[in-house]
Amino acid sequence: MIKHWKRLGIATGLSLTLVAAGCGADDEGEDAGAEDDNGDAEDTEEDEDDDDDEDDANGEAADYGEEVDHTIVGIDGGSGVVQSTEQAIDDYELDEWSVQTSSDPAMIQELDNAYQNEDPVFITGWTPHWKFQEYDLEILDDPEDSYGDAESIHTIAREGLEDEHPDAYQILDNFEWAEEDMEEVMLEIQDDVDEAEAAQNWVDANEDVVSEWTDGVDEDAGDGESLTLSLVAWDTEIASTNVIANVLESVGYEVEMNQMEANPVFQSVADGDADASVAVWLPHTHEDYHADYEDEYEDLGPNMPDGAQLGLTVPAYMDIESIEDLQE
Ligand code: PBE
Repeated sequence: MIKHWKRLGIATGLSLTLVAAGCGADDEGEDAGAEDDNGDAEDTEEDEDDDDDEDDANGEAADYGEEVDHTIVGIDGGSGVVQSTEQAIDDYELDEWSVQTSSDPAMIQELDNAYQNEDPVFITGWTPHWKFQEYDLEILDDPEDSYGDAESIHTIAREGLEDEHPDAYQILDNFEWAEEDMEEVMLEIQDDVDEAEAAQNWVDANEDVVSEWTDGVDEDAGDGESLTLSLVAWDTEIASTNVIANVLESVGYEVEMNQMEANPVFQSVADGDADASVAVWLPHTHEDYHADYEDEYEDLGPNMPDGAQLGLTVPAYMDIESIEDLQE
């Protein structure tokens, strides 16, 4: 159970009707699970599932469509994961389906509501994210590759940063950590620890890693100079930006973290209004934004080389394996 409703306070805008169907997920579960093993679930299920007369022809996964009003609960419309979900709706010809945009906390609120009742729910998921620790979730198979493969999270820096703030540039360039590190910070924040404090705790516990990023940099190199970092308020980026801000501050910089929508993150670094961002998912998620601006900023490469993955995500109690199963 999630106890951090404080952070979910803005989760009010959604008015989804998640219709709890008469048949429980459990009843549905076993039959189709067995069928999935030999790879052709849909057509045989109806024989075994007489209690669900009306939509039998579509199979159980397709029934989920009606139960959730053919709605996928998404985060903000500027996010790559929502754009990929729209792509998936196209690729799999899920004509009746749409993505309801909201925000990361609002989406989690919807997930939680459904989860408490074991109701079906479809969300725009990604790893790393603490939701995979707090809930038992599955990312659905995506044979059409609408969401792309696992990818990296990159750091970008404005033109001129290297000359003007070489030490900051060096730290940003050296910044590299792993999926588990990011998860640790996210979980702590989710556990009601203040963002800056969670970042500090991770830095304190990982001095060996951090000392590689600051290698050769004086402890007062920043000399009170200001830096600005752009981010979208996704939990992943809140964690990474707070950690790198903490490290930059530890060598004397003053760091401002500015939250904005996705496009302005790229634009601000391209325009030089921001010094850097550590929130760029490539090659797939932010492909379009990156293509628009990459000539105007410097891509410093991955700060998290592996483990970033987007996908259509459901609670594990749901009886569905692949996005294809939603085809009617
Ligand atoms: N995310 C987290 C972002 C990238 C970081 C997966 C929500 C997106 O979809 O754009």
